[in-house]
Amino acid sequence: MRQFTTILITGGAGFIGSNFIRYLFEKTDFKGNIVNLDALTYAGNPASLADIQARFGATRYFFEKADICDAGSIEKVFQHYDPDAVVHFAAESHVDRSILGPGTFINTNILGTFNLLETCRKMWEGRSDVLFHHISTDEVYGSLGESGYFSETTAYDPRSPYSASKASSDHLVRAYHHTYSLPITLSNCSNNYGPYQFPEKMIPVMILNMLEDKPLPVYGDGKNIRDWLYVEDHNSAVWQIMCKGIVGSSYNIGGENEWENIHLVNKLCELTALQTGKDPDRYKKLIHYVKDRPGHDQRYAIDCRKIKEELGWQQAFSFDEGLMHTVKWYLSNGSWIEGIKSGEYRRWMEQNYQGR
Ligand code: NAD
Ligand code: TDX
Repeated sequence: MRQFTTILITGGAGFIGSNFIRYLFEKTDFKGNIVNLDALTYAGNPASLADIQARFGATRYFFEKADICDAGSIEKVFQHYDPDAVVHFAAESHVDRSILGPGTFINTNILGTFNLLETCRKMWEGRSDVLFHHISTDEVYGSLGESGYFSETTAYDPRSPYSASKASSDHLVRAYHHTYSLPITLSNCSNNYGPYQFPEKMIPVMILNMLEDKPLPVYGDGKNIRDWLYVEDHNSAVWQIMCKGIVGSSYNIGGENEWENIHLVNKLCELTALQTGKDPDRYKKLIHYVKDRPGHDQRYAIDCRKIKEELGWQQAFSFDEGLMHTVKWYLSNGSWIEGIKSGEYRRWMEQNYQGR
């Protein structure tokens, strides 16, 4: 079992990163320090970690506002904290945004990852007691038809600017291992859901629109399929890879839980109605088919036998349990939601859904 003293987490103010930091403090025996390096873009929200800041701030938890596109700032953070692990979550993460404006995806996801790798190469030269864990996505593998699964050996075939930029970052990470012997591990995960997800992604968009009696925008024919995983299950997998994974290896992580979008939206209507006491049909009537996402990948499905067999990881949350927890969380965290539904969010929703 590898052990770490100081873990530098990039993108720790975002959805999965903030859940990972909470997971490390609350659900693991990790006793060291955590440095959260985040540029606080529209998707980064320090309020997601207010409780952690209050409990561990300045003793074991440190926040550094920095952009991974700025190599100088990353180096300063490295010099100051001397981390022995990096977990790289920071990214532009929303496919629709990558279609409207790919430039920031190229900068953050490719150049930002390159800057981090360069810093690690310099600062960790000759060390084997360190680890760079790269967080990636199943979208790098492209789109599936009715059958088949993505495994670790599936050829890359990204089809959106987002997935192409993530694929590029994955290649860079592996290249640094092969060329410079940088100790790396890598994971490619399916769609996450859970608390603190920014309401541009499908599940929070649907829950929050129901609460405001707004249309539920289903892209195309609603038959695209995603494999959903509760965010804590993703994070437990990442932690197991960091502790026990084979250096240089990639691991696929998935929910083994495929849903057609339209079926999932109907299920969300029922779960939300159970919580609000309203008639589910009232929400189902809000379902509104809109113009499809250009290049919309049809189906993602993960074969995660490798991480199960090699590391003994498995999902702990059933979909019903995770979804119900998520619905309840959005219903009872109004101030977090109000905080992010600021001008930028409103502008995005207006721009994205114009003409759909
Ligand atoms: P998110 O958009 O919620 O959060 C991204 C975080 O990165 C934010 O806190 C943001 O401020 C920060 N960030 C963005 N650009 C930055 C920069 N230039 N410098 C420093 N920080 C910056 O994303 P998420 O959904 O939490 O995804 C996290 C990671 O997991 C990403 O790498 C994503 O590709 C990957 N992933 C996400 C999913 C999913 O379903 N959300 C699934 C598989 C993999
Ligand atoms: O309003 C919507 N209506 C709709 O039908 C939105 C936002 C989405 N959709 C559809 C598109 C997808 O088929 O729902 C599905 C899920 O969409 P997103 O939540 O945008 O996720 P996706 O595009 O599948 O990508 C997500 O999973 C992989 C994350 O955003 C990525 O960061 C991750 O890599």
